[in-house]
Amino acid sequence: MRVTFIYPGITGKGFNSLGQGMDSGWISHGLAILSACVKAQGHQVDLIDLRALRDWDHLREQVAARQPDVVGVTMMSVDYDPGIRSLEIVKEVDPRIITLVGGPHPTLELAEVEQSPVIDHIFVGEGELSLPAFLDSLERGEDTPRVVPPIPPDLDATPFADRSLFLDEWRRWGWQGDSPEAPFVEELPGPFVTIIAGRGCIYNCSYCQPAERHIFGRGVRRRSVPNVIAELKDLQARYGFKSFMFHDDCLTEDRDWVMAFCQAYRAEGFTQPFFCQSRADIIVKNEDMVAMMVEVGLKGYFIGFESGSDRVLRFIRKGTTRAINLRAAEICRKYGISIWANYMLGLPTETKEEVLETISMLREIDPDYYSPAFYTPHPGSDLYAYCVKNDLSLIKGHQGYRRDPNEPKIKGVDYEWLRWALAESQRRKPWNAIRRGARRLAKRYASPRRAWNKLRRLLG
Ligand code: B12
Ligand code: SF4
Repeated sequence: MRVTFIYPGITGKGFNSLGQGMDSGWISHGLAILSACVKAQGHQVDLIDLRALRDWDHLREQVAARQPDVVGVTMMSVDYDPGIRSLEIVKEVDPRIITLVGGPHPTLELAEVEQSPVIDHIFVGEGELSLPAFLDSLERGEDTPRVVPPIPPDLDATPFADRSLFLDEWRRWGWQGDSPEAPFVEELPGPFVTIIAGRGCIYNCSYCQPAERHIFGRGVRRRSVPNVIAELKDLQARYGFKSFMFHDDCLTEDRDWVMAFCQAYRAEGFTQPFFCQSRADIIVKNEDMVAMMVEVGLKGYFIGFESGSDRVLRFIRKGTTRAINLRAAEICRKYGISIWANYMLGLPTETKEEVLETISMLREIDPDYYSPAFYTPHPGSDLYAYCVKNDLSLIKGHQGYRRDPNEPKIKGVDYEWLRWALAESQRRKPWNAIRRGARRLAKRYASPRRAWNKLRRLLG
C-alpha cells in the first residue's frame, strides 16, 4: 500500500519554518519508527511535513500528486487543529483515501477524536506492530476496527528510526543543512541527531502523568545498550554526527543502564558530546553516575526544577525539594555540566510569594539556559483534570496547549504580574552576569586573528 504520513507540527512556528529551532528542526521519532516498520513489511511510505510547505494549497497539491491509499497523521494535543485541517484536505482531494491518526492526543482524548468525520481509524498507544498488521488486513480486504488498540513492541526487535523519511522530504523543499536535525546549543555542534533509548517514566508528576502511562504503559522499557550503540554506529556511518541528544523522559532513572552505556560508548570509541533529560533528585543521589557521564561526553542536563517552593513541589508531586534542586545545580557546576532549566510559573494554588521563591531559586541555580513556561494544563494529566473539575482552564483552542509564557492559561493568576516575574526569573545576579559575559567575550575573541580584526575595526 502507498502510505503518506503527515507531520502537522506548525502550531508554534507555522508553515515554511524548517530548521527554526527544535520545534521546526527535529524529526518526529514516532513517525520515523513507524516508517521503518511499515517499509519492513513491504509498503511504500513517504512524508508530508507541514513545516516544509507554503500553505494549505501546497498540501492539497502534494496529496493530489502523491495519490496515497492511506494517510496517517501524528498528533500532540497542540497540533490537533492543523492535523484535522490536513485530513479535511485529504478527504476533499480524494474521499477514498483512508485516514488514520495516532500519537498523544488520539490516545489521551479518544472521545474528542472519535467525533471527527474525517478520521477513519484511530490508533491508541504504540503503533510499531498495530500499524503494519492493520495495513496488511486492509490490503487483504478484511474488516478493520475504527479504534485500533496498541500492541507494545519489543524495542530491541524494532528497526531504527527512518530518519531519511524526514531528511529526503526536507531536502526536496530546499533544506541544505549538513545536520540531520537542527543543533540548539553551542555545546552540541552539527551534524546533530536525537535518539531515544526507551519509553515511559516511573515518576508521577501531576502535570504530566498518567499521560505517559497511557501512551507507553507502566514503568520504563529500555532498549539494550548494544542496540543503542548499534544505532549510534549507524548514525556515525550515515551522518558523521558530532553531537546528540537523548529524548528519553528520564534517561538517568536506570543507573545500571547508564553506567553500562557509558562504558560501551567509550569502549566503542565514541567521543561526541551529548545532552539528556534528568531529575534533580537523581543527580543528587548518583554523583558518581554524573561523573561517569561527564567523563564520556555529557555536556548538559535538561532538569525539571519546576518550582522553588516546597509546597508547590509537593502539590505537583515532583518528588524533589528546593534544597535538592539547589544541590543538583551545585553538582552540575562542579562537573561543568550546562543546565537547561525547565520551570513553571502560574501553577494552580501558587501564590505570588511562592513564585518569588522560584525566582530566588533560579538566581542561585544560575542556569545556562532558561526554559520557562506559564503552567499549561495538558490533556491526559491529573492536573489537567483538576483544572477541568475546578473550572480553571482559560484555554480556548488546541493551539493554547503550548507552554507558551505569553498567554493566560488558567483563572486566578495575575498574568500581568507573572510577565514581570518571568523577566525577573531570567535576571542573573550581577556577578554571574559579568562572569558569563566575560566568558562569552573570551570565547568570541579567542582567536588572535579575530581579536586583531576587531581591534583594527575599533581603531577605524
Ligand atoms: C521529544 C519531544 C519533543 C520534541 C520533539 C517533538 C517531535 N517532533 O516529536 C520537542 C522539544 C520539539 C517537543 C515539543 C513539544 N512537546 Co514534546 N515531547 C517529546 C517527548 C519527550 C518524546 C517524543 C517521542 O519521540 N516519543 C517517542 C515516540 C516513539 O512516541 P510517539 O511520538 O508518541 O509515537 C508512538 C505512538 O504515539 C504512536 N503514534 C504516534 N503517531 C502516530 C501516527 C499514526 C498514524 C499511528 C498509527 C501511530 C502513531 O506510534 C508511535 C510508535 O509507538 C514526548 C514524551 C514521550 N516520551 O513521548 C513529549 C510530548 C509528546 N510533548 C509534549 C508537549 C506538551 C510538547 C509541547 C506542546 C511543549 C510546549 N513547548 O508547549 C511542544 C509542542 C511542539 C509542537 N508540535 O509544536 C507532551 C504531549 C502531551 C499531549 N497531550 O499532547 C508529551 C507527551 C510530554 C508530556 N508527557 O507531557 N516535544
Ligand atoms: S514530568 Fe518527567 S519525570 Fe515527571 S512523570 Fe513526566 S516524564 Fe516523568
